[in-house]
Amino acid sequence: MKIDIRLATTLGLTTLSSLALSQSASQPRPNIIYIMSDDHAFQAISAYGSPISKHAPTPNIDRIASNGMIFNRCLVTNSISGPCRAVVLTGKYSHLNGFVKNEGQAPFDSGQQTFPKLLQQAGYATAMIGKWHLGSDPTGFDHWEILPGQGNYYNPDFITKDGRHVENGYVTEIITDKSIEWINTAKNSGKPFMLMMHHKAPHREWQPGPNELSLYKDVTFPEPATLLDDYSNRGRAAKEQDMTISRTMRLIEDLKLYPESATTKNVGLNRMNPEQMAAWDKVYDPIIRHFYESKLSGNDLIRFKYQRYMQDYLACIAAVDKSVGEVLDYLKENGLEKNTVVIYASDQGFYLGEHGWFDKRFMFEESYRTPLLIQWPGTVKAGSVNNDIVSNLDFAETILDMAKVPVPADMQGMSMVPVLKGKTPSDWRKEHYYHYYEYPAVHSVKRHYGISTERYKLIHFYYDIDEWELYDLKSDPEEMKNVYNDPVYATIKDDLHKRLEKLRVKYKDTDESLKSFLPSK
Ligand SMILES: [Ca+2]
Repeated sequence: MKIDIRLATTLGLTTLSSLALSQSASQPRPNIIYIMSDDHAFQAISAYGSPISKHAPTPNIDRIASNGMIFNRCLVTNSISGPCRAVVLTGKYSHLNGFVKNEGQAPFDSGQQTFPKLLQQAGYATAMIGKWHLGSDPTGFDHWEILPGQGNYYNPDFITKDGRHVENGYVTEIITDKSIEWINTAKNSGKPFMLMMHHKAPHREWQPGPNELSLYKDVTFPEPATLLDDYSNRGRAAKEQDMTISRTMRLIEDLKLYPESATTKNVGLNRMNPEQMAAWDKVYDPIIRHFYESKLSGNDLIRFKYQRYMQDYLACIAAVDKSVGEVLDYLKENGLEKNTVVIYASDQGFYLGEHGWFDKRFMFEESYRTPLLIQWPGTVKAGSVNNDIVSNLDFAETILDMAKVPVPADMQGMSMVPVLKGKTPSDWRKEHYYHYYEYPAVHSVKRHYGISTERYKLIHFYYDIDEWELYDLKSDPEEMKNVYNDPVYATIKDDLHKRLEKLRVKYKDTDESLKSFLPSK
């Protein structure tokens, strides 16, 4: 709204300031598109510059970094799908939002306060499309269309208010089309909009789409230095997990290496139609033949499995990257780019062979960190890089603040809006609290909580174990050596113990709370 100076002079100063106020209040609130993939490691985004991503670039996700800000240390509070999603929605730690793990868990209490509900109440058009994974139906959305549980890659089922139906095609492309279709309607609603667009990809079992089937089949990816980790210098937790490429990753279901003689060729791929199956076989049959002829064993087999894993995982990501490009193009072509915030994140990080692992759960960097890139033209300086400790705990507050909606006092994160403006407050967090609960369970990662600072990490593994681990990320960025009992670190250890206890009090995650989530033995 432009103020007519002559009119303003006539009306007088008081009215002028109220006009200025109403002008500021009537600045359009930004549209917000929150794109979240599932298990997308930062190592697999080329804007983060890892060796793997040089062979499998993500030019469209990288566009968000060039247009806005890339975060080098966005940490999750509990590295597993459903709990991360619940933290994002509520801005509260798992023990307070009640959704602490994926398995053996009551559905998410959808009656509680979430940021989409608050946005909806504040006049935003809201939608949730894609992977939800919280057991209960979404609330706070004008429109929602979700995958059941983990969802399927090919011809997936979707659940809406009206029930369950099949959609033909590849899940990443379907979610993209549905999202753009919704934005196309929402942009004419007279309201600002907020979309949560949640990809299933690149979750296990990593089935590439029809357009990416052969993309990386002949590419050899660089191996992480710790692929053949023997877990020496660490405690039982690293030794007793069940998420190794060597032992846990399955040849048939995970790597799709069906023996030619197998009558179970369709196991895991049984949603494909004959045409999709034929296209798949054309690419995978020669790989399968070659594998069984090679008779690999030992470290050669681990190395082969790692390559197959990367080829499929990164091909799934290529479709996600294309999807991000389509959304960005759509915004540009429809004049929405300037007033739309685009956030790209994963639900958590993931191991791409580091420590010989796949999967997540541990408070070690690869799964503790999640990629985060945000563009907000006019507010976030293009090409900026942030090294502050931010968290998925902050997402709800940040999005509310972007939308100028008051942040409820019981949310536990911090609005990143000042950080996005390049003005990190002096009292921004210097340490981050983590708590993982899903044990005993698949992958056997023991329960643990801990504190991380910029340089150090103190972790307590508990339940059927009582072990402390301390890592110095500066001297040991790959977290290969627990220095908890090294006298050199005695003072640092004491300091971290004190700070950890303070954080547990601050976030209301005391021993009492911890015990309430223990399984009955
Ligand atoms: Ca996940």
